[in-house]
Amino acid sequence: MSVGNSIPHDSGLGHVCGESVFIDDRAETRGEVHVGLVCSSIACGDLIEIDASEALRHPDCLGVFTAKDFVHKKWGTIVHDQPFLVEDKINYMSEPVCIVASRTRDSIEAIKHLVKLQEKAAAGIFTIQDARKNQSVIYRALKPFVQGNVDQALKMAPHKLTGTFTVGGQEHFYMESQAAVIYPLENGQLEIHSSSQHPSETQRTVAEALGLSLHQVVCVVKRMGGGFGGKESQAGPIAAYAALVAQKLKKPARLILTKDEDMKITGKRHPFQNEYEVAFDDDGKILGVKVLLQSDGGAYADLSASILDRAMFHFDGVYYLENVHIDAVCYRTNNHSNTAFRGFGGPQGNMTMESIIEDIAHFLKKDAAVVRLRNLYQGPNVKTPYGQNLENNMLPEIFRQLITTSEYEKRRVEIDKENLKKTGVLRGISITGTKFGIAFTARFLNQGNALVNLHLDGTVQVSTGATEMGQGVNTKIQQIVAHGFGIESGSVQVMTTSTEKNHNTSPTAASSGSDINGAAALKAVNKIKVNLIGLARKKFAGEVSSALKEYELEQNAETVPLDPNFIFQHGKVVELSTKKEISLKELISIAYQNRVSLGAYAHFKTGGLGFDKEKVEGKAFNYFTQGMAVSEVSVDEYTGEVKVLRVDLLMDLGRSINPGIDRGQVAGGFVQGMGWVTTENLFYDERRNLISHSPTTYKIPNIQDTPREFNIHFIENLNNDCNVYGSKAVGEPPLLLGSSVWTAVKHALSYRSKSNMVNLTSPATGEVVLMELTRLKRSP
Ligand code: MTE
Ligand code: QUE
Ligand code: MOS
Repeated sequence: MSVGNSIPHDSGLGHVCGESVFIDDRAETRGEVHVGLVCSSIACGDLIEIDASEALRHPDCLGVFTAKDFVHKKWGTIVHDQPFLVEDKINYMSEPVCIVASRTRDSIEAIKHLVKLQEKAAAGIFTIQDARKNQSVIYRALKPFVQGNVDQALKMAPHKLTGTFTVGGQEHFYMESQAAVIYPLENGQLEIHSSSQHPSETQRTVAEALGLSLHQVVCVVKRMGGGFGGKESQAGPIAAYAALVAQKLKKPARLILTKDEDMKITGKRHPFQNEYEVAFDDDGKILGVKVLLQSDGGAYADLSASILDRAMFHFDGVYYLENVHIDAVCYRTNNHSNTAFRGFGGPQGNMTMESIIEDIAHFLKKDAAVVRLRNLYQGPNVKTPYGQNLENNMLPEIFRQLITTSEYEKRRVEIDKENLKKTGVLRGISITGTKFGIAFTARFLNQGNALVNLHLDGTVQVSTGATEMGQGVNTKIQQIVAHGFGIESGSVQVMTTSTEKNHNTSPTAASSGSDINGAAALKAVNKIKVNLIGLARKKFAGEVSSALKEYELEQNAETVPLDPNFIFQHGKVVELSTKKEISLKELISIAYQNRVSLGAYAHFKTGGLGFDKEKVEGKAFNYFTQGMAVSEVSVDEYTGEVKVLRVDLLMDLGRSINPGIDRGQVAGGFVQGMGWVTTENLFYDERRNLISHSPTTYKIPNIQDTPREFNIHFIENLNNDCNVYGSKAVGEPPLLLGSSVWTAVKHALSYRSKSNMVNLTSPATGEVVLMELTRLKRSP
């Protein structure tokens, strides 16, 4: 059976052979125009004038377009506050100001340089502190999450710590930059090919920008060369720039950002500065914690509000907090507008508690794993700070198994001993965890639809709103559909995503792409099966013999449940009670001859959700994907260099649909998380020009940086009955476990400090580690 097998990724071969088609692999069509963006060279101030006269004299220049050319001037997912192009106010460095159209790609740069911008700089806000001082706010939590009585706990507690947890942003570093090709069709219609996680929003953004109706715009997404959240909202304006040129010049238009442009223009993960007070007893049990989460939203709102919410939802991490107060605010600054990034604020919340626990352990001179166990969510039905019960709590079992299989205790003792020797290398070890809430916290997004076509040879084409960005959603949907029909996975083809086939789709995000679209596809499959079963029942009962008569199905596939007396397997349909069987292909042929539908459309919504932000109650998440990791690092005391020696990772993924793909997601997510907290650092010069804007200056993990020993295991859990085939979402959760590398560094540094708290910021780059080591050694 297909579900549960590690069949290869449906594009695996294409990727390694170079045959997979990304946006810029599309063949150039006749008359195609190349599009470029001219961007601001100040971070804050006024745009006085655009002088395009020289550019327009360039022989390859076909036009220069400005904000005036857009019908609607602004875009945005939640609020429309971000200008497509600067009108008068410049709000961040490298903000798009105008669009150039060129006959050839080679001339784009030359034409761009001929456009002269007159700008007048003003003082901007670039830090969370400055924004706070100026009360420059994008969004404030509607209401804090409160349980128990924190003030009381803080007053009475034997021990108290206060501090600030500081964590940096992160560049998505997808392999394929933001890209779009637009084909103008008849009657003003446009066909958009976009590298987008959110085709429906790209369709809407383009339509609004150009004053078109939604039925005039189709957005097609074959695949992305990585998205990681960066192509959820931000693919929209990119498509709109190219679409404007296509519409104005009535020619196909192509916009492909260079890596440098992409890194400078587009938003990144939100940096956070979280201020906390925590009270605890001699055993390390947390008696109360109060936190203010503060994020840098950048110049515009984008998805910052939902990201801040998710940070609040994940502050508790895997720890039960009896007395807790979580408040949050997102500031407006003159930085690039920050956006979704794998984890969606969750990592920034989750890691704060892990850092606090590391501090408590150091303060009490205890093993941090002991303190963690002391505070871990225990029992099957414990309450989170936002009032939702944690059902099917796997955390204690994951903790127990992982501590054993990773030989944590033995290694910890050894590290204690080793670090007494002055070798110049410190070692540290740490376990961290996550319970990642699966569902969009905006309830309306938890829906999807699917179209399934069963063809006469018994093969199937399926279309959903899910977009493939490498995560394997197509392969999982392929398996779900094949399993439903009881056929080989090779007989199912997942078709290109298009708003023409699937409408009003949600972004492929919140890790719920295969949950929602897989469930919708299965629903559509089941509708077809209801018809086929009805037919088989009649056929087996011999109800029709005359060639002139037709089997007629009086049932409605929408409402009839699947009859468990019929099973689809090995390409056959079997009636269990009579053991009669028929090949699926023959049944399909009979269905066609008898005019029975072999295609179905289905809509799915995740049931039971409904979180009330004003009352802080209700069900925010469908379920939690849970996992933990133990990381061991070495820190070179002379250079500050961190090496990840060993990682043991244990995840609860329910009944995995494809364990091979899930393993890839876990390894990739972990390493991406690890990069965020160790080497990936965004540097800006004094003008706020991003100077780490290419692979030479922005350090993502390479193969040498990955854990020397990397053990990934899944824990058995057959109980997740609220998701398709008992599976659990995998995309984002493992990223949060990368924090164990950072806490392990913090643990290593604690050996150089007797009484001082280790004051480590994230990312723990070589220089950050070295400076903290120096500080600790100076004042022991
Ligand atoms: N894996 C790959 N290879 N490329 C990606 O861009 N994006 C991640 C994750 N894994 C991503 C990835 C993010 S941010 C999300 S939300 C999920 O995949 C989305 O896909 P899913 O919902 O189908 O898991
Ligand atoms: C996780 C997510 C998203 C989210 C909430 C999550 C997300 C997203 C939105 C969102 C919210 C409000 C809107 C909207 C989208 O919320 O990706 O259009 O009006 O887009 O918990 O990943
Ligand atoms: Mo993922 S950040 O939800 O696209």
